[in-house]
Amino acid sequence: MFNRLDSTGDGCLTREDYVKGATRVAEYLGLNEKESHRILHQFLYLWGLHIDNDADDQAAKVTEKEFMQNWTSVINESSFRQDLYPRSISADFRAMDINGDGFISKEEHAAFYYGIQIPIEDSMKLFGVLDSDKDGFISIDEYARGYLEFMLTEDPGNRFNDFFGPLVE
Ligand SMILES: [Ca+2]
Ligand SMILES: [Ca+2]
Repeated sequence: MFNRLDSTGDGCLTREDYVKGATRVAEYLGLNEKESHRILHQFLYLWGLHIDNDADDQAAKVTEKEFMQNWTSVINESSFRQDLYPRSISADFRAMDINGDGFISKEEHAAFYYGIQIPIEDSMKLFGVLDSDKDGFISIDEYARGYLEFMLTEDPGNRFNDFFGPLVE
């Protein structure tokens, strides 16, 4: 996910990369100004979580090593399940639920992948796995289940390993 978000390819994530991601999502779906603003807000909220700091800090930068260290230490904290895990899940979910109806549609999922520059085919594959009741939408429960399995597994054959696109470039 890190490399996908690093749109400038300088090895660091900045606020600008998240703004670009949100802009791409808005472009993909042809969103109006209000909807685009909402998506931008969700992306910047994610940025704040990822740097564990004030999302409005224009100068903030995080290297891949720091990004991974942040996540690893966060996941190993005892407060993870009670606090950050639900916050992070709902933040990701809201960034993908573009019209805010409480479900991720196929088109919304594809738009998010487009935003962070992951091939749409990968979105389609993962969508089928996450939509476990096969009603054509991902609910927050379905999303949370996939997310938890992705975060906590060390099994390389896990079916959720492509959660944010194939990890191998
Ligand atoms: Ca939706
Ligand atoms: Ca479903």
